[in-house]
Amino acid sequence: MAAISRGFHRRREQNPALPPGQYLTTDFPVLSAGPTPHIATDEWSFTLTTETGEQRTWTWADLQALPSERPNVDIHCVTSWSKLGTSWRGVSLDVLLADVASSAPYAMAHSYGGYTTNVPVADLTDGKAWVVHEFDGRPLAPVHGGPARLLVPHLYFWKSAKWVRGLQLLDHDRPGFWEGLGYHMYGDPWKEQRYHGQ
Ligand SMILES: Nc1nc2c(c(=O)[nH]1)N[C@H]1C(S)=C(S)[C@@H](COP(=O)(O)O)O[C@H]1N2
Ligand SMILES: [Mo]
Repeated sequence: MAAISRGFHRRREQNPALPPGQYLTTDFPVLSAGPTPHIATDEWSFTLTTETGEQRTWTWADLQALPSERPNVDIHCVTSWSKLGTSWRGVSLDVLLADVASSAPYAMAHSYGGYTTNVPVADLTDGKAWVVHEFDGRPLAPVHGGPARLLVPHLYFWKSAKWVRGLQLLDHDRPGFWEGLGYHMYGDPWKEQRYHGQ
């Protein structure tokens, strides 16, 4: 009996889609550092600010008019849950970043409500990140970041800023909300970069 349990345990831990120290969940936990802001789509906008201060803003209608993609990705929260095969719809950051002249290597995502998180620009381009507004074929629920959130699934999920309202391009890396409280500046789940210094 004990041998069988251990066998099951070992097989589960060996799921190649599961980064080290993570367990699988099929529900969708909500993790928010504060209250859920309720932003109507006609009030929502997304502003890209370059390192020289140039700005480009998209309204909700502008975002909807752009070509969208349907990423199907695994997500990994630093609190140890992973959810495999989540399906989203949104606009690739490649599309949004194509509109601005910038050579900045870093970005800070800003959210309605004040949350921030830093991500290198190289981790937002080449099909690695989206501004998503649908989950599982439905408008993204406010608790999960609706009307729109950042989705950067190859990094721990705290990098996927909910209620995103803009991206600030930066010459130098700066800590966002959780990074300033001791979380890792980069946050690669495959290297277990949970906390500063790991
Ligand atoms: N604006 C904002 N974005 C956020 C957070 C937050 O508190 N505020 N929490 C982060 C963390 S720690 C995680 S794990 C995910 C949780 O997303 P979910 O609530 O949709 O599961 O959102 C990330 N994005
Ligand atoms: Mo998280």
